[in-house]
Amino acid sequence: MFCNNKQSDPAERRSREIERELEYDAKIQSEYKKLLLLGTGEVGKTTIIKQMKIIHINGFTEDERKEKVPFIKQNIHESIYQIVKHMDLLSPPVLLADETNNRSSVEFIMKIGPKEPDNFTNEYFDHVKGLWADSGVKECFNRSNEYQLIDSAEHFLNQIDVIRESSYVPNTQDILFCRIMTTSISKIQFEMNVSKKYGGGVAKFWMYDVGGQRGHQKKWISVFEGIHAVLFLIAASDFDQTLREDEKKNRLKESLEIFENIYWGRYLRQAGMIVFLNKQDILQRKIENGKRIDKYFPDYKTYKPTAKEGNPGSEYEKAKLFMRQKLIDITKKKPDPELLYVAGFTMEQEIEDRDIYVHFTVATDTNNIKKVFDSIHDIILKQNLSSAVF
Ligand SMILES: Nc1nc2c(ncn2[C@@H]2O[C@H](COP(=O)(O)OP(=O)(O)OP(=O)(O)O)[C@@H](O)[C@H]2O)c(=O)[nH]1
Ligand SMILES: [Mg+2]
Repeated sequence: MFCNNKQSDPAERRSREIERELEYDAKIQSEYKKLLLLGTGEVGKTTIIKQMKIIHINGFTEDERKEKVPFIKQNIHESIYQIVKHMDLLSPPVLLADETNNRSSVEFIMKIGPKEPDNFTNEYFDHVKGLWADSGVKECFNRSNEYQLIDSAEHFLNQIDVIRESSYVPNTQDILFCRIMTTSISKIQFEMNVSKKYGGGVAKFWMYDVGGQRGHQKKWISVFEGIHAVLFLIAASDFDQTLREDEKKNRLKESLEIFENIYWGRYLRQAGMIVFLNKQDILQRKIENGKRIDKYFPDYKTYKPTAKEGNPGSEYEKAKLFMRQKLIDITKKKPDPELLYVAGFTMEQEIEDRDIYVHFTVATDTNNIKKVFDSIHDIILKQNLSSAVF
C-alpha cells in the first residue's frame, strides 16, 4: 500500500503515550467505557472510527477534508496501477478493448510504477480516465479478488473529473472511502446519551483503533487491559480473497481464526463481544454477480438456514447467515486449553457462558452504523468492567 506510510514518528509516539495512559491513569480510566476495535487488515475498523467522529463529534472540517486529497489521489494511482498491471498477469489474461487508443495509456501508468507520480497532471488524469472507460480494464477490475486491490478503487475512479479539479474538497463519503492503512494505535473520545433504563445521563467512551495486518497484531495486547467491549470486524466480502501479507491464505478463514483466538483467549474474557460482519454491500454484489461461496467453503453446499432465520429463496441471505453460523460454531466449540490457561485459575473458572452479538454492517453507511450503535449501546453499558486477566 503506497498511500499508507505517512504515519511516521509522531503517530508512534502517540501510540506509546496511549499505552502509558492505560497503565497509570486509573482514575480517569474509570470514567470511560473502553471499546476496542479488532480484526484483520482492511475490514473497516478505521472507517468505524470515522463514523464515530461523524455521529458523535463534529464530523470533518474543511481543512481536515482537504488534508485527505493527496491520499485520495494515491488511492486512484494505486487502483489503476494494480488493475492495469494485472491484465497480463491473470490467468487467463485480460485484453484491452481498445488496444489502439489505450495501449499508450497502459505504458504511461506502468512507467510511473507503483508509487504515485510527483505531479498529478492533466495528462495523467486523461490517461486514467481513458483506461477506466475501457471494458477490458473493467473486466480486470471485476476479477480483483484474484489480486490485491483496495475497496475504494471504483468509488474514486468513477469521480476522476471531480477529483482532478484544483477546487476539489472531499465530501463525507469520500472521507469514508479513503484508504490509509493503520500502523499504530489510536484513540477517539466521545459521549453518548444513556437510556433511562441504565440511569440516564451521558456515558463517556474511548474507542481504540489498531492496525489489523499480521505485522501489527502483536501490538494489540498493549490495549487489552480494562476493555469493556470488543468490536470485532470481519469483512463478509472477503470469502473469495487472499491476504495481502500471505497470498496463499483466504482472508475470511484468517478472520475466523483470529476471532477464535480473541473469543477464547485469556486476555479479553471479561469484555463484551460484538461482531460486525461488515462490507455487506460488497458481499451482496458479489453473490448477485454469481460468485460462489462453496468454492472456498465446501460446507456451504450443505448449509441450510432455518425458515425463521431468513428468506430461504435469497442466496445473499443464505450467505450472510452461513457466516454468522460459522461464528456461532466457534463459540460452541471446545477451546484449546493452551489459549485459555491462566496461572492460578482452573479451567472451569475460566470457561463461562458468554454471549456474542453479531451485526450485519456497512461501515461506509452512516445511517447503518448509527442504527447498529443504537442497538448495541445498551450491551456496552451493562457490561461490567473487571480487569482483563493477564
Ligand atoms: N463498500 C464498503 N467499503 C468499506 C466498508 N467498510 C470499509 N470499507 C472500505 O474498506 C477500506 C478499508 O477500511 P479501513 O477502515 O481502512 O480498514 P481497517 O480495518 O482499518 O484496516 P487496517 O488499518 O489495515 O487494519 C476503506 O477503503 C473503506 O472505505 C463497507 O462496509 N463497504
Ligand atoms: Mg485502520
